[in-house]
Amino acid sequence: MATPDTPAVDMVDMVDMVDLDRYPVLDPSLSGFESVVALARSQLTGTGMVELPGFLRPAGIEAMVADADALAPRAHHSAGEGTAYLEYPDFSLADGHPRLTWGRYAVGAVPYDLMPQLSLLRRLYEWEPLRVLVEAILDRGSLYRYSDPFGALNLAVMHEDDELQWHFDQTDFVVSLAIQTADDGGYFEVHPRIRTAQDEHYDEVAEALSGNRDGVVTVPMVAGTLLVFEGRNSLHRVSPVGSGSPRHVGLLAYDTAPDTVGSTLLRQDRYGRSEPFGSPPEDWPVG
Ligand SMILES: O=C(O)CCC(=O)C(=O)O
Ligand SMILES: [Fe+2]
Repeated sequence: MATPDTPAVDMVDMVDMVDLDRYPVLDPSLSGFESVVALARSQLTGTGMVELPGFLRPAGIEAMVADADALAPRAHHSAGEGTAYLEYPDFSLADGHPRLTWGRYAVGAVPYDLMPQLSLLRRLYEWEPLRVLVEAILDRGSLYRYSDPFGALNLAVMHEDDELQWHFDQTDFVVSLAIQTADDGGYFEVHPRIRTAQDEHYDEVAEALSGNRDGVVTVPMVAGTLLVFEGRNSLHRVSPVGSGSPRHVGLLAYDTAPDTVGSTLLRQDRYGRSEPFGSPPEDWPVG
């Protein structure tokens, strides 16, 4: 909750929220920017994961927590069973094949079109220095914010018993911002690079799906951490959330091509509708 000491959201500036001493993102020509990018690129090459701890300052975290608390009631909750490959499976495959192995998901998501223009999470996503930083880290040429009116930016809201099954992403990378860890569970767990573009490694994936935790890395999603994650070949999940505070994570989407959008089916599944609302209000009505 916002306290009387918390400035009104429209008064909060990104330059006060982001730790610019540690992450000097305002000027890519500074050597400080270059060293952040160099370290991040070596992490990306190594494990496919870049952690930028303390990306938000404590005051920035506090303001972002209040913003997420205001957004969270708009989350659309969906639950069901999915495979690690997030697609309609080929039922002619043998029993026990990883592509026919199901896992439970139960997650809430606030889509981009429900975020007021003054939402801090929205403003951070639309803040050009952040896009430039992610573009520099990924080093894949121009990077565009995703054009999908739902999926460009999500607040993932996970309460008790929510979880996300082991899966591979269908995009090359995702950028997430840890806003609030759950009191219990809700860990981001990863089998880094368990498959490659050339080799599905079905035996290892089958083992992992049946509970083998060899090689699992648990990413400490401490509030204020920005994570750049290549999820296409790293099997990952969010473990079940226990009782207490919900888990709040911002999911910031980009693409190397402009104007890309998600499918109608995905919209319907994840957000419960396929037609976006028009321009969001500046802020939520008070009272
Ligand atoms: O909530 C997270 O930390 C990541 C979620 C995830 O893996 C996904 O949305 O594909
Ligand atoms: Fe994922």
